[in-house]
Amino acid sequence: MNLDELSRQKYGRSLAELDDATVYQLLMSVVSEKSAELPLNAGKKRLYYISAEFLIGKLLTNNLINLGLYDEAKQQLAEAGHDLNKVEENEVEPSLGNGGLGRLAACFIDSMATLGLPGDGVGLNYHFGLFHQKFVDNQQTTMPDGWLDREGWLRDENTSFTVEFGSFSVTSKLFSIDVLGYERPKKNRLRLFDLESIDDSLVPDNSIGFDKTELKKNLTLFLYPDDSDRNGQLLRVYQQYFMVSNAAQLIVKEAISRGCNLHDLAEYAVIQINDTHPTMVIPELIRILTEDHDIAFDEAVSIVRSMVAYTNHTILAEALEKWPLEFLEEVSPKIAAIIKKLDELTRAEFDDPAVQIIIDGKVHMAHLAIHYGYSINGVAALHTKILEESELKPFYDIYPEKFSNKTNGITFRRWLMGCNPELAVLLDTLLGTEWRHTGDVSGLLKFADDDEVLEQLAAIKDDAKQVMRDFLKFNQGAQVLDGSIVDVQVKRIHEYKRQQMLALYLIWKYLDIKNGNIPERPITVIFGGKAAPAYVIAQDIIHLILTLGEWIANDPDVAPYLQVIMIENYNVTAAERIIPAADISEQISLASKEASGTSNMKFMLNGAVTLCTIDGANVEIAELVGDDNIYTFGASSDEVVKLYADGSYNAHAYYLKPGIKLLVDFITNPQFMATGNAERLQRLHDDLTSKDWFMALLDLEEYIQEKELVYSDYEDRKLWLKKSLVNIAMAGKFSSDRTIAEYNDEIWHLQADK
Ligand code: Z2T
Repeated sequence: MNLDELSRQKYGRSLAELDDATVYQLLMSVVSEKSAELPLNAGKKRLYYISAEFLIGKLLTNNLINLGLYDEAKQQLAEAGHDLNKVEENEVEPSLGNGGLGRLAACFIDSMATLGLPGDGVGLNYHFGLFHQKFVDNQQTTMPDGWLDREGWLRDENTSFTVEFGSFSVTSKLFSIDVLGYERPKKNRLRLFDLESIDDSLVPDNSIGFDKTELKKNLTLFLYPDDSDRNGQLLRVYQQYFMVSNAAQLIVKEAISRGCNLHDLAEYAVIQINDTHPTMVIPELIRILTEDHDIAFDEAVSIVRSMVAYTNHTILAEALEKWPLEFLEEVSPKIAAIIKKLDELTRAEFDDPAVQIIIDGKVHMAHLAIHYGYSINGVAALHTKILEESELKPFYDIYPEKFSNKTNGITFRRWLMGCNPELAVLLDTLLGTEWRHTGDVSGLLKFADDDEVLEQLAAIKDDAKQVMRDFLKFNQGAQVLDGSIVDVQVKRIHEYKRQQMLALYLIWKYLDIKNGNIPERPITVIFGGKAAPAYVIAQDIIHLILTLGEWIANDPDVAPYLQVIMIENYNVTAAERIIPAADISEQISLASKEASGTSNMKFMLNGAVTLCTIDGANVEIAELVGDDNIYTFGASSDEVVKLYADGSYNAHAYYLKPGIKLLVDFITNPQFMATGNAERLQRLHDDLTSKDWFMALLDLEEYIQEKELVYSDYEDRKLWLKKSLVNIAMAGKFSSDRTIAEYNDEIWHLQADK
């Protein structure tokens, strides 16, 4: 590849003369042409990973890495005076996911392609995706994210299906994006269904409101549109059925084209459903087999039962989908009828009311997936244990053989080679390049006492901090304090993740500095994350963080030592710039509530030290690195489960502790409140003092102590660098290649292509 030559051919100018936007166009066409030539991974049996979300991030760097062109491209760009990071600013990030679940799907399709497994992602092409977050008056506002305007990776597959709803039908249109494996000669695809009759003009320029009843025109406009009213919820069920009907038709069509007679469909296709959002694929496949292909109902049920596997991603009750039967009857009477039949079958077999599919007129999607699929898995060891022993115990008692754990993982291409190339090169120098294929970086451990290596790690962290500074400056004009320790909590805003607890720590630290206790070095605390538009308390938490950040910045006694930055519109691109720069990874969910977490793995791999509760995959991180290399605090999962069970957590009693009251009441201190929105701050204060459903006050004192210990340990440079090194070295387990190999060995049983 000679980019200068290509530039002259295509634009009649040298590479050095191109602006970054044109360099981006050039690189993109090179990558697209190469990837278009690659054949698909083939095999009798294919996997379909159906997911409402694929948070794939920008693709240029990733695809250059996977095609083995990254080093060349970077060098040629540098010689012509271009910086790949700057060039990449011209790429728009597809807005097709909320958070962990969607990003996991993206890591998984990357790993499937890397392992040569024949399998595709299947989802929807939301025109405005998830909203774009903007801060106005220290509050979140939401704008449509018109990412499709400039997206260039989508290919029209010239394929359509008809999807029949209760009172009308629509035509779909299939797009795809190539999914390349790491240095692999074959590829897979992400297949995104769209609506032929979609109408972008329903969405105004400056708001995410739209007519929710115009189903023929709006079905693929947004990801998870606000579901706080009836129309919104109904729309979501329509979206789900649209997604799975297309997926099922595609699966059947492709199996037939490979020689399947449909009685043997399970030998040709296996479906992984990413949480319950695609569960209706079960009745939809049964419908297609019985209605269109004359297969008897019982046989259709047993075929489908042997090909659908379900992953659970949460135990939060409010996130477990239960749809009123009447919704399903409106969306698709045929599907509702099949679900009723399936419900009758399970009713005849099991007496326990807790395991029925339809309970009080609502369809429990997880129950449907467990009875009529062959596999259910949790996403971290602790999470799976909680599913088996409590949340889904009645199901585990019936089907112990269906349950398994598949601890989540992350792709090292994006989360190490792409976002932290200097660290990747250091690993090459110390370990050779094998780790790039195996994910095994444990060889680094033998350098734990090598001063030279530790100093190299320190220099890499400093460089990453500079990249982060440039990003924050560019993104929102924020100026990071010089030489500060970087302490990060980035994830969706949710009470169970307890951003409010870190905010209370910041109040403590602010007051401590006001009292004359000056920190050894400046501290930069970085938040990032979106809040669901209908989730009021989450918006209040954002407001507290932003107001606090401004308050501290305006106090000359404190501003030189403590700083709070909230990243606007946190997304994959921001994560790639922030995570490599972090010293401290905040994973402070209420124990039992975070199913796994995946940013915890990304931080660890990039040398941050974790400050955490014993929750989700933090448990496995702690086991790997040992007590000396992680900071843990807080009530255990068992203790929390008990507190909920006997209802004995008393937020008000914790609030009344003098040390805590001072911090919580700061939120409604009249001077502070006058700088923000009194209603929001008052509501948050009242919630914490009377409800505190996710028990931030329970763990607050221990959290403050542990954080102080972390900051003081940071000052022992050698000790800290060693912790950082051990974290990197032990992160190999969290390669999504390992996770996907487990899915394949234990659930999918696909043959890898050559
Ligand atoms: C989500 O991102 C997650 C769970 C959900 O449950 C929904 C969404 Cl959008 C329905 C997250 C979990 O919260 C997180 O712990 C986990 O690491 C991630 O899924 C991937 O499994």
